[in-house]
Amino acid sequence: MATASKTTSASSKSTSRTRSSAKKAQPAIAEFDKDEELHAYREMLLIRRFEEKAGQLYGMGLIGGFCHLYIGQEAVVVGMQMAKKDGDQMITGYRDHGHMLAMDLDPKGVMAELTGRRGGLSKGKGGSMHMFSKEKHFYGGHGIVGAQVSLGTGLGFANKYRENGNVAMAFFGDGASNQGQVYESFNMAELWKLPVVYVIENNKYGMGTSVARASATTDLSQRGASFGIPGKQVDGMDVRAVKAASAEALEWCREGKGPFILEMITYRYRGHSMSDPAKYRSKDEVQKMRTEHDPIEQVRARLMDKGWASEDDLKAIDKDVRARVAEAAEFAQTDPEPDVSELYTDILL
Ligand SMILES: Cc1ncc(C[n+]2csc(CCOP(=O)(O)OP(=O)(O)O)c2C)c(N)n1
Ligand SMILES: [Mg+2]
Repeated sequence: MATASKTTSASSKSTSRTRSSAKKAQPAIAEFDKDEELHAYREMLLIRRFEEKAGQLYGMGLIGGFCHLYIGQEAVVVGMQMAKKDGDQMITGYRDHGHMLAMDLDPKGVMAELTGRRGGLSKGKGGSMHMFSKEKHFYGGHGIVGAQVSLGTGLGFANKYRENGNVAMAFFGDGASNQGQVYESFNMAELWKLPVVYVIENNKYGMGTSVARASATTDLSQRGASFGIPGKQVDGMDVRAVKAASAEALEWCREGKGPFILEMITYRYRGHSMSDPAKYRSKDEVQKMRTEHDPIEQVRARLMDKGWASEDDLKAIDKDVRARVAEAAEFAQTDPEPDVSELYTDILL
């Protein structure tokens, strides 16, 4: 007990220093080189095109249950993917297709899971919100808001226990950030110095409620302050800013200093789920984000400005990406449904 409180107070001194300097210092954006820009462009475009196709298949009645699209938020997972090391884990909520693609999961397996087919990542039995791949270090896919925060803390505990040098990245939303289990997790993670980056994807809404209407304090990066966890607000629409902040947070965790909070300021263009008429915000608000802050358009403009890619080069990338997505969609419609006997497998009794 005495040791624990000593460690905690020592850490809170050092972390509060880091926290204030992290908040004040707005470092110049770390520029990307040509390869990084092209990589970010391709990866974000894959997520965008995949999600557009998923939306179409949903509209055609081919996807049952819920389907939450990630369009607009692509820079968050791609920037983090560019900073992480092999072995680092990701865990998230139900808005999870982009995270899976960023973790290098086959688009065919993701799309076939959405349509409930045999070749889906959960054998067609999990659907949009429940997919996993231990091999690729992706731990779901969770429909219970906030559940992934405590589970992600457990991943961090396992990393520390096994001394494997890996970091768990637990993603959750602005809405989830008001949940009790989030703070129980923060406390334990800081007390035991667990390697967890908590990534709050603040897309401004939890279903139809804006963050300002639901949260007593809206600087979510400071939600770990009472535990001594450093936090940083990041422009989540700029993949370069995301990568730089992620690298810093991951390094902090890898050095054994405990958890780190990144609040990604982002925006979802589509409704909460496919069944959301989105009457709680104006079309102008969405349009302004799309035209002024779109994460993919930002990279595209830089590539063109710097002469690193021509219109034709970018069209060729888009064609390639569309072909991969079309192949996934074709597979998701032709692969057979699971055998009836699968009803009795993968069940906890
Ligand atoms: C424990 C629990 N409470 C409520 C819900 C219903 N619900 C699903 S999503 C959601 C909003 C969460 O918003 P946020 O955390 O901001 O994530 P976003 O959907 O914006 O990505 C709610 C309340 C749920 N699935 N689980
Ligand atoms: Mg939200």
